[in-house]
Amino acid sequence: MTIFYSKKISLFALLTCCSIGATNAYSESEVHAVATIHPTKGNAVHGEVTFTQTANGIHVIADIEGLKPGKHGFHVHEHGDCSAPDASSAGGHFNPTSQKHGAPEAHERHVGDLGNIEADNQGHAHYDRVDAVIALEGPNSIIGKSVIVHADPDDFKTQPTGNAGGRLGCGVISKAE
Ligand SMILES: [Cu+2]
Ligand SMILES: [Zn+2]
Repeated sequence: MTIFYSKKISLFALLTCCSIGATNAYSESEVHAVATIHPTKGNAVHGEVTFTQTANGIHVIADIEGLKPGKHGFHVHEHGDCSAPDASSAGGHFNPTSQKHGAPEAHERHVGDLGNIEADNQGHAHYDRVDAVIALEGPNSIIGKSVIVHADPDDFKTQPTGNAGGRLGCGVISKAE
């Protein structure tokens, strides 16, 4: 009993010790995934998306180039296969919970519904938000799925695609160091 108790204390001390100085870096080196976005046929969209586990969900950061200015649908799709010239091989939106398509903050949404990225006049889009629905393990895990960047904005209403148009870029999501 005494031994168990003291083990508990030392574990607590260890955790306390290591969280100091690790501000802003919750698990950043532990659970992490990336997708490199490559253009589909006839397009020039490329970039990188990173997914990092935090206390509040998955921190998604994307930097995408080669876009027309404005909003573009941005989703996780169900198959990690970008091999088709139009990326149709990636399938539909990742939807393991069989819900309707929606906005990322909506109560009902596909797990893969990350909303829109918005490109500036240089065609660069930066996306930075924490998503509480996607995961890096378990049934909602996006590892081995794909990220698709679309030609048009996601309207968050049209089923089941958000009417986001063609697929300009595609990248398979894989676990990283
Ligand atoms: Cu999509
Ligand atoms: Zn969807």
